[in-house]
Amino acid sequence: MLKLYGFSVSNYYNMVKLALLEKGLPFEEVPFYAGQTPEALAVSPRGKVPVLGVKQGFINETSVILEYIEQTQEGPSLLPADPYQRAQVLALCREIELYIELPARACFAEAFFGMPVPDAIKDKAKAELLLGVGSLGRHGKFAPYVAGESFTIADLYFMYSVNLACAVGEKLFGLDLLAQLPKAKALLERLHEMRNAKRVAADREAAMPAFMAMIAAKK
Ligand SMILES: N[C@@H](CCC(=O)N[C@@H](CS)C(=O)NCC(=O)O)C(=O)O
Repeated sequence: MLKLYGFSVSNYYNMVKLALLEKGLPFEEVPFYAGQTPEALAVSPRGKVPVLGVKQGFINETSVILEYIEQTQEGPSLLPADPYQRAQVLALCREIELYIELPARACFAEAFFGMPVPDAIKDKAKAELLLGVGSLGRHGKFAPYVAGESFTIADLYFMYSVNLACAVGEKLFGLDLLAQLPKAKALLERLHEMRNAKRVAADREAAMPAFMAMIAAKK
């Protein structure tokens, strides 16, 4: 059986978890906080989660895990078969990660954990976030899903990266990042109403106190 290593508070972990749930695949969740210990690095070369445990070993990096699942497992397809359409979905995922997730992530410490982030980093993140959201508005279809008619892995990135970026925008910059993208805003709400997304959210809530305690202990 597939093993999903990571923790329920991780947005990347939740992208893979929702993909597995949507495909109706059996999997085992293995609590794993990664980090830089030799044991963790033996599972995840950069000490990140999620990691997928398969018969032959470990697969890291969310985008790669999602493609692997798509290529090897049954269930509803989350990537178009047509190479051009597939490229559009993969490009949207990459754009969301590079231009929205990563600038927002540079501010997570202050937005979510009360640890100040230097102004220079916040200024850069804000400018990049605005460019990233502009790119999403040009490339996303939101008709009704991010890449068009069907739910794809671009929706997974959208659900679990753009929601956190919006929280960063609001908390640190007083900005509504999706203000100019009403269809995107409505889609984000709809996606989080999905039955399996609610299960992922409930697991996240349940795991949050222990996660926050761990962060507090590290401070
Ligand atoms: N590029 C990685 C990023 C994963 C990532 O940043 N995971 C976070 C949790 S959401 C993590 O492992 N953080 C722990 C750390 O950086 O020590 C992927 O796509 O899987």
